[in-house]
Amino acid sequence: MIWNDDIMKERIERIFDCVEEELDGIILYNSTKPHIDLTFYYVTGLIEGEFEGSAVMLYPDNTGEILTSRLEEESAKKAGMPVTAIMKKDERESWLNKNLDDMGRIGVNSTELTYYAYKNIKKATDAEIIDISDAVIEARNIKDEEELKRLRKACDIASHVAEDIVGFIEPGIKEYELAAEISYRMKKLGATGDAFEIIASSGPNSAEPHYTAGEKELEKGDFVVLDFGALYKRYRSDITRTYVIGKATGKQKRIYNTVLNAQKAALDVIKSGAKGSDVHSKAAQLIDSTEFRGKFTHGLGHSIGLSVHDGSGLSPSLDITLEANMVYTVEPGIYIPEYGGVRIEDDIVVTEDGYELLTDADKELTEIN
Ligand SMILES: [Mn+2]
Repeated sequence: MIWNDDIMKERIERIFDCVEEELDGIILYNSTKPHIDLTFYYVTGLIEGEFEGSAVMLYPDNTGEILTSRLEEESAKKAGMPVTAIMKKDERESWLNKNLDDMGRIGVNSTELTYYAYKNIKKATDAEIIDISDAVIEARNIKDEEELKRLRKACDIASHVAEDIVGFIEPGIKEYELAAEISYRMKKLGATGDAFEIIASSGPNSAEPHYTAGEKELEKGDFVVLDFGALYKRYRSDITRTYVIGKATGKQKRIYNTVLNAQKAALDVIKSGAKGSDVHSKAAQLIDSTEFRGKFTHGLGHSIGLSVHDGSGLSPSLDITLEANMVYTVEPGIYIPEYGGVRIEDDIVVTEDGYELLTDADKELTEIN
């Protein structure tokens, strides 16, 4: 067993608690990668395994049972739940029939369920199908101690690399070399992978928030934006640091310091009870009070956990009241097309009277000569 039953039962209970309807059960049903519901890992606690075509049934008494292939039977057993391991497609049908047939109301996580899996569920039962995707986001938004432990480690790895990579950056290296080096260094520190595709953008490319990494060589005068995170035991960190190659110009310093101040203004108002949209506004207002008005073009942050965008966010369009043990990124930016951009991003845990900073890499303006 990977960890004690209590944590797992609490997670299952939290999902049921967040659903308004009385359910007879919940089924989380994976298809092939990338259509895997990470909630499967949330309720089983499993770390290793792909679990394509696998499913987990959850019951209102906070127990569960897993359907998987023979290939991953041993991995699945580590969850400490009953496991049915199958070889053939018709065995999956009979498992679904056996478990779903006499149910009146079944919850599914619609945002992660493929239409194919949905059809298989419908074939097995006449039960009413209830979409519980909002409840899943709500339940997963508050992290327990085991999740925080993994997130802290993922953040430590990323922070370490964000400081350490400065020694590697120099004019002439290509963006993709920088991305590869970051990935390698995180894995050397125990990361099981990249949390998401690494962004290593330089010069004008840094004005595109979701640029990845291209063939451009770093040049004197460039902003270099590095946005990356570590995957650790299925949990993800997300950090961004921006550096200047050579001496920063006056304009570069003004952009950088405005973003840094915007982040500070937002962090200052984070605590349990604060509105996520207000936290966003603090940063946005600060930027909009400068010559860079209108250049902050995205939400301030997103929740992270099993997924890099875990479903919630600090944004004007989401009605979120912060609670202790929610984990968010705080990442204001200024983007000037054809010139460049700056983003500074940290991960925090909300506490009763403030926040705990998870990514503690230095963020004073660093000029690389
Ligand atoms: Mn982010």
